[in-house]
Amino acid sequence: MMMQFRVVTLFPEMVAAAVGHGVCGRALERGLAGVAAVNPRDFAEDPHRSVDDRPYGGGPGMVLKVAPVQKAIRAAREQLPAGARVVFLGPQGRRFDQALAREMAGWGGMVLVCGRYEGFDERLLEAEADCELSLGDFVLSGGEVAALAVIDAVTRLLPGVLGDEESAQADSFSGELLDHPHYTRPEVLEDGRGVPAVLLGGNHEAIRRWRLQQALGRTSRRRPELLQGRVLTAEEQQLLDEYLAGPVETE
Ligand code: 9D3
Repeated sequence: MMMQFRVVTLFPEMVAAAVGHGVCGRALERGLAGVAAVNPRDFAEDPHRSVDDRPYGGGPGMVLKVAPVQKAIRAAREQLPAGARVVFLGPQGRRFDQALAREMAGWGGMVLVCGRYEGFDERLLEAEADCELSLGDFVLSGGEVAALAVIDAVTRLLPGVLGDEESAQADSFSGELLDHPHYTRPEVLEDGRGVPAVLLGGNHEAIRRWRLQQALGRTSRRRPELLQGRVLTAEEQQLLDEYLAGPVETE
């Protein structure tokens, strides 16, 4: 199914510059997804084309005005199939994750609304938002980078976007464990550091076990919450115990 994204933003050049590359660029070229920006400034009707104003109650910064953003959202929505969703990007939103990306891949279309300055007039969210999303607990300057992250994460899940090998890999991992370490040539670097011997030996069963052990061990050490509620097989538990009995990595 074709996925249509519309990005409501005061910085349309940011969207154009980012989506032309890599997996997203290929999906657009092949007609599997469409992306276009809609600028609220084009819908501002006053002589200064203003899109923001001072906050009621006082305080620093500016707030995005309802009228120009609302008109931009409605114009964007008219370009999309019925049932498309309106997603605001903002620090108060629900945390975006892979499960939501998978759900969104079935939506057919979405309008991604990017904030700037202190944020949106609350009445805009009340009237137009189906949901509000955040990337996590850090401060961005606006929603554009977050909208691009959503577009990237969703586009790579669309049927036909990734090659068969990449899709199979994505399916088998699907966000459950952190990845194992990777190595490529040269076998020994200038500073003398080599590659784990098991990866050079050609014993595919030993390599599978080492990679699984690394994935389990790194997940347990770095992101223990990802293992909560996951039942380990006897083999996995033994590999993890062995890893945890070993030396503690730094960082
Ligand atoms: C420094 C201003 N902050 C005062 C408490 C509030 C604030 C307003 C607007 C903080 C960030 C922003 C702009 N951020 C986004 O639009 C945004 C965002 C983010 O900052 N972090 C994680 N995810 C997202 S999605 C959109």
